[in-house]
Amino acid sequence: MNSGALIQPGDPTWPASPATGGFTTDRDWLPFHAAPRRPRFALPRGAVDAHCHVFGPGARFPYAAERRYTPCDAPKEKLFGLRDYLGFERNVIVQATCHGADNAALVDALRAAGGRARGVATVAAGISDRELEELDAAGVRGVRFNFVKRLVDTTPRDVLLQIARRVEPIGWHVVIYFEGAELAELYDFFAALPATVVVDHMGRPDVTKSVDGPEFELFVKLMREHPNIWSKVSCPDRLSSSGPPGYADVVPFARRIVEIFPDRVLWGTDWPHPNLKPHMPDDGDLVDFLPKIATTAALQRQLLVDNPLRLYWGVP
Ligand code: 0GY
Repeated sequence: MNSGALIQPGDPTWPASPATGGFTTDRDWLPFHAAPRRPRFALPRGAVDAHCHVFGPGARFPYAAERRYTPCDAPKEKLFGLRDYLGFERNVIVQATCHGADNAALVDALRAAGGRARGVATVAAGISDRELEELDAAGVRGVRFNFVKRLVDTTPRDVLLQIARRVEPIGWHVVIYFEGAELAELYDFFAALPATVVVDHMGRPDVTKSVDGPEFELFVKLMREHPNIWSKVSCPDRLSSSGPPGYADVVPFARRIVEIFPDRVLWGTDWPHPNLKPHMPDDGDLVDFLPKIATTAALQRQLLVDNPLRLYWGVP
């Protein structure tokens, strides 16, 4: 994709448009920020936005029949425009549930990125070796298992384990998404996963509870006892009760994880921020959250450059 095809904040076509292709965006859907500001924090060279999505456009990449929400279109041209605007160099694009196990929009974005994006796909148990090879060639490096009940139907654990065993030999990892309150019940299953495991958004802790309390302590224990488990310290906007622009109540949680496990953390914007209520974050505020949770240049480099390059681009 040449840079002329990118759409950045400030461009008249940047603001979100409703889903195309005969789909109707949910009435209460909050579109991504129409005019995010440039961050004050200068991202280190080579920084990776390691959690973001593409939605459609629906006319080209139809939303899945089994989806639980219909978003605004959020095409790759805008994702890559935002990447440059905020100062990132690369993206890790995570398949969103509104596209089910049809990874076509993800693969299209990966192929257009000229090596500057990697992907996390959703796959069904029956996927063939050939299809896995094609996804790998496009830049997919992981599969996502979603346990958030408002987003997906439950997939039996033996099926998930079967998928994890298929992808481990090709060097992929497993991304898991769950609510903090569910961790106790899921703990043994996560601990038994064979591959590298990446937890989305610190396992969605309840940040109104203590950072040293039993719920978050269980998450710290999971990471401490299992060196194959990583965490994204992303989505203060999803977790916060105190709210924007500082998301102060999330800082101790994310900072604790960054400081205990500096070589197993990742961060991403989560653009275009599906299902957020009641506010839509300014992506500039999200980037400015980073120096509060990674407080030295060395930690920032690990979080934003070294760790994602190692996991997704194989850079030692
Ligand atoms: C996120 C969070 C959410 C949605 C999805 O795949 C998805 O639909 O991940 C959510 O609603 O919490 O990480 O984007």
